[in-house]
Amino acid sequence: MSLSADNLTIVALATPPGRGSIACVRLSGPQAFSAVRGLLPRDKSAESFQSNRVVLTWLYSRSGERLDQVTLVRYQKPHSYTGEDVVEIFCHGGRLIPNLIIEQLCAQGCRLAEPGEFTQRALLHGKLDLIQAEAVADLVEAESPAYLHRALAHLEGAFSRRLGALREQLLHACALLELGLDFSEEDVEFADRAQIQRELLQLDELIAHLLKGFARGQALKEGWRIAIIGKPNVGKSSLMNALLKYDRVIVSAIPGTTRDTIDERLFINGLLFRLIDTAGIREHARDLAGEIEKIGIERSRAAAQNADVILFVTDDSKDGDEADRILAQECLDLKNKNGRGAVIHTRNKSDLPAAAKPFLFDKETAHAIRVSALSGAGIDALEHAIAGAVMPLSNLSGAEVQHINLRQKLCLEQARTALSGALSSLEKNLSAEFITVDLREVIHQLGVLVGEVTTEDVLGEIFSKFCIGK
Ligand SMILES: Nc1nc2c(ncn2[C@@H]2O[C@H](COP(=O)(O)OP(=O)(O)OP(=O)(O)O)[C@@H](O)[C@H]2O)c(=O)[nH]1
Ligand SMILES: [Mg+2]
Repeated sequence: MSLSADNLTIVALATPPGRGSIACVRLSGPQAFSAVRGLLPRDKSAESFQSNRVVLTWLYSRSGERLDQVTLVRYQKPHSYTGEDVVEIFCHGGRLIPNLIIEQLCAQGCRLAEPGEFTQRALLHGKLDLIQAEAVADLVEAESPAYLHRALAHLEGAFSRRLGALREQLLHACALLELGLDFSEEDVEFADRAQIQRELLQLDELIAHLLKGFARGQALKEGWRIAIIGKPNVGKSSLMNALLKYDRVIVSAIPGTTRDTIDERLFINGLLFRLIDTAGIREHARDLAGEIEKIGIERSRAAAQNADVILFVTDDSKDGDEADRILAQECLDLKNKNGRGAVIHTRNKSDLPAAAKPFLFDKETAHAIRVSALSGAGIDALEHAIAGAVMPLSNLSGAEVQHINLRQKLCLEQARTALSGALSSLEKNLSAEFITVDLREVIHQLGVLVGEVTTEDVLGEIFSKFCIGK
């Protein structure tokens, strides 16, 4: 693995720039202590600047001017975040003081850190693996408690340990198969092929399970998508506002008010959702208010297609008609086609006298909730139903599912392809070398996943998304 070429001490502001009560300037590298010592008062003895102690002190520029009164913490290698000597300086915030301190440290031979360079050094010194390093970035980005929970689990290392155990198992199987090759003339087999096949099948199942964590990881990060679908004027936008608890979108008695899809973040029971209001879907060209509405309707359909939950809205004060039926069927077909998600029939306008024949699904087909977007009646029950609908998606049964990112997904997919190659060679009872070639590829991909094998490009891509000072 090749990381930044130099071994200089790096320095950066670890807190957001700008006004704030405290800022943290962080240094890591062989000169971290000596560079800071250069700013300490002359009478400050070396002993007062001990590891893992908080020290209150003034800092001075090289020309002897006061910079700030700060607290310092010194971490001696390897007992630090990066595995190098580290100092964290807590100074007063604002634009000027942290910059002056950083400038003085650079004058002592430090250089400014690149984004994510502290974590990159931690990776280099084996303090973290790549999955944990990615979890660090996820922690900073987390917006929902559920997402944070997963990122913390990755940071703790549970996922890495699991992958490590898998690799061990594979290496063992490979070693036995390869040992057999060395003695192939004597026709001895060290590996129990039936046993290896069982193990590989288990592994395949596990990788399939891990891959399921991708959709969920995305959902945790960006929110489960809820599309509000229905004919014009049934109260979709009113429902959006009722769920958001403020007037986000325009509501009017004119059918075709909403032309474009509009999405907004929403939290229910600590889960993040993206609530998407859509243009009412109607088919008859003579009703359409032209090209814009047509595009709007296409977008409504796209939103329904990508949704984890569809709120299919009808107006309960009006008799159901053919358009309701066609649209309802469309929503159900989408759910079946995707093989996931849920349709919740939201019977709106419950405050008005109910129609004689409102649109109803067959019993069991879709969960139905009566609500009034106007009065707020039934909105709690609707929220409950929405959270319930994603529960099976977010708590996949069986072993705990880890959320995984795109890079991790691609590694796992490649590992799975190689694994199925190995399995098919086993089934055909081919010679061991055909099997080990694929097994080595699986092992390689698991190594890439945790960062044991990696390239500069991959690291650059990952760390460029980090903040400076992280
Ligand atoms: N009485 C009553 N009226 C409602 C309710 N929900 C919506 N409305 C009214 O129904 C009309 C249409 O509401 P919207 O929320 O704009 O309906 P929409 O489905 O978004 O309509 P489009 O954007 O045109 O597709 C407005 O006059 C609302 O005030 C409700 O629960 N009760
Ligand atoms: Mg609307």
